[in-house]
Amino acid sequence: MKNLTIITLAALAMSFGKPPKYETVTFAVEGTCSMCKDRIEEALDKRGIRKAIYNPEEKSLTVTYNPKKIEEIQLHNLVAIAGHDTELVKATNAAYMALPGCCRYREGATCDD
Ligand SMILES: [Cu+2]
Repeated sequence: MKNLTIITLAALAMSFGKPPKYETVTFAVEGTCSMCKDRIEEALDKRGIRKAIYNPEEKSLTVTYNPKKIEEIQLHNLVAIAGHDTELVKATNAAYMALPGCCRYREGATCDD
């Protein structure tokens, strides 16, 4: 773990001054509708995140972020805290149950847009 940190820091140090400083990742996120889209995108309205676009049809989230300011796993955590499972981090039951009924993707719910 310590070695990993050193490697990460070295990688960051080497990337200083080299544009582009933002990275874009796409990963799977569970969700059903435009309300989910708003909720997920709002959850990622944080320092270090430039842009977040969720596609409910494809259940994919694309995030442009600054890896010097926020780690990729944090993107998953923020989405999970908002109640949505990602391919790496599952939302807690409490976070999931806080969603409106029509957004409860685990029960196959769908919202009318
Ligand atoms: Cu929804």
